[in-house]
Amino acid sequence: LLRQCRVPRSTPTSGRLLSTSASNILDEHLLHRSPVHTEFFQASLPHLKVPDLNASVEKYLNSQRPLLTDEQFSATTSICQEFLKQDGPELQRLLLDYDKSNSDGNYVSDFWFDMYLRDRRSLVLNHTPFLAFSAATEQPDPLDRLTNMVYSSARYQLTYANRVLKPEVYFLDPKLSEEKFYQRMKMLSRIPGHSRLAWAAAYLHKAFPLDMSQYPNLMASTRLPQTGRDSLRRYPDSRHIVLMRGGRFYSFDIIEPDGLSVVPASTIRARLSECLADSRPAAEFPVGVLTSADRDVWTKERQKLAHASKTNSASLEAIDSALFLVCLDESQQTSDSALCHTFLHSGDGANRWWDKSLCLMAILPVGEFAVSFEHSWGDGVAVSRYFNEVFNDSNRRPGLSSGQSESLAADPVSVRRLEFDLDDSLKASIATCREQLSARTADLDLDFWQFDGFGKSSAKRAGLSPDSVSQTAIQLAYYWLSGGATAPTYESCSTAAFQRGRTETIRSATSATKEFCRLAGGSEPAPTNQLLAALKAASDAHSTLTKDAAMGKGWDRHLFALRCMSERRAGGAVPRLFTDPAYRKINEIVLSTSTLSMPAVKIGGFAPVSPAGLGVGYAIEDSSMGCVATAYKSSGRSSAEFMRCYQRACLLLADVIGKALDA
Ligand code: BUJ
Repeated sequence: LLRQCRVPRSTPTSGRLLSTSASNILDEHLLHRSPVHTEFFQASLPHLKVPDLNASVEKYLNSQRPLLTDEQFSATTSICQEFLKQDGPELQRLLLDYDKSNSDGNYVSDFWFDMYLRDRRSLVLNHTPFLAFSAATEQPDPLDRLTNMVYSSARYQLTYANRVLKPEVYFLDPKLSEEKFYQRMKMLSRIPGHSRLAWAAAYLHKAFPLDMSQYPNLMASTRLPQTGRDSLRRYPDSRHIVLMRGGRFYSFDIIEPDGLSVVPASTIRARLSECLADSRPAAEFPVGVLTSADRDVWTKERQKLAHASKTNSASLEAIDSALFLVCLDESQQTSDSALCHTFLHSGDGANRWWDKSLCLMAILPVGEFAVSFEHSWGDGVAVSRYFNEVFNDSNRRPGLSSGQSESLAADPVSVRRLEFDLDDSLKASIATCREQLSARTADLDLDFWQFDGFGKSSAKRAGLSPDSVSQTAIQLAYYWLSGGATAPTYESCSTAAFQRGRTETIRSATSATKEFCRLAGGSEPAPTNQLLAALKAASDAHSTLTKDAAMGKGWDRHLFALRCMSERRAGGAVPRLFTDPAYRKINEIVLSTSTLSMPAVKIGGFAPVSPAGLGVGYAIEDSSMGCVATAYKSSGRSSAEFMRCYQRACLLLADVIGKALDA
């Protein structure tokens, strides 16, 4: 059963485009040429080990402590003790056996894919996040910038598909030059058996290669709705993109038929212009909104759509197999929160195809650009690699040289309009989905704030972890917002250091942050020296949790996998630990947080993961901090109120840290 749940493996797939050799491709069609092939480290990456059962239960109890009363905590402790004596050891053994028989090196990855693909809820707001691009170094015409981004994306695909995209490596030693590192790795590549040694050789240089198993699904891939459990499908031969505007679809090639070169940027621009020149009004029944429905509903509607006509099945095939989607939105609004709303959900969802693995969005009237991604296939680490490559390449080596845009010939024949034949039943479904999505998105409250008075450098100088300080600010904000409560908190942490690594949770509401909030959050905050000591304790506790999570030693994924084993165990009852109200409560995430600090990112965000929760995307730069908060109005929460508390918390922390640095 478990084997059936697997998604396709990530080894480079055969296919016309992929089987070309990079040596036949001119440099101008590639981002770069890696000295070692893209999967050089992949086979040697460490396997994620099943953590020790006692250690995970102890960590779980530590995370429960700040959320429970003494009485509740004592009940949960007894349940944990019972688990350690009864079901725990058997489930742990089953998990270890499963891990041993599973040669893929990651005991939780299949379950995690399954969690995403079995979720029947709409992808919109529940899963799909966005990341918006910073301004370009020069300010080109928005259509030129879009052309350059599409062109650089095609270069990315040729570079990846031909295995010359540099492996993703996290360098810890600032003195190590990348060039020297790769020279050495290239020497290693001549030694027989190097694929087993590659990771260890990098480790000796304090360089940590990261998992690249998600990369094949970034482009030329889609999620497909299916009853009960969706699937992921790849199209390694793909050379075209699909553009959406006003809910209508257009398709054109961005890689030449030889699979060796990118279509000239001037031609891509002409093809984009051709789509923009379509003077028809926006689609009355935009088919894309169906992809925002409950997955079982969409499965049925998609079947109807596909069977209704050959035109429909051809259009579906063109969308599914596209390298990526380009969505052009029309908004004239320039406020940060308006941008976030458009990029996160596009209002009525008429101009999106939520199943597509990667979507490049552009609001041409205001010159803003972003990507969103369907989350089941991959995480922020893989997407941010593409994001950075495209941002840098389109800035430094734009496909379109200046002045080129004026002399373009129109290229109508290469742009295919994708049409759909809709009967009354499909039209009615589209109208219903559109209404439902509009109601859901209208319920989303969103606020953005940027603070220039504090950043990474002050935190570091005070001996504090910048991320821990940000998380403490979020805790203090919530303490004020809720009148003194501590909430189940989720901070996403990548486990890409491991083969097929996805994420682990940092439970950043700790007893130490609770104590800090108690000291700082009252009407009379404690003296600065006490606050500093409490902040240091909170930072240290959070840093330990972060290291544990990144090393695959958090409790969340371990208990999640044990729960999956218990559900699959023949005849076994679900252990009390998983039915304990405290377990349910800690998994109803109120503060869902994620951070990404990169110069290429202007802003980014996601919606809350539970109806009464908050979504908190934040970044901490050298001397500034930024945050995007989301909440559902119907839950009575307000993102603006959270943000006011967060601002107050940041000011208080900046003050405490400033005093420490002055002393
Ligand atoms: O944890 C997981 O498994 C995946 C998480 C799920 N969740 C979002 C619910 C936490 N997914 C991610 O973390 C990916 C999120 C990608 C978007 C991150 C946005 C953070 C940047 C915000 C920048 C804010 C403003 C900057 C201003 C200078």
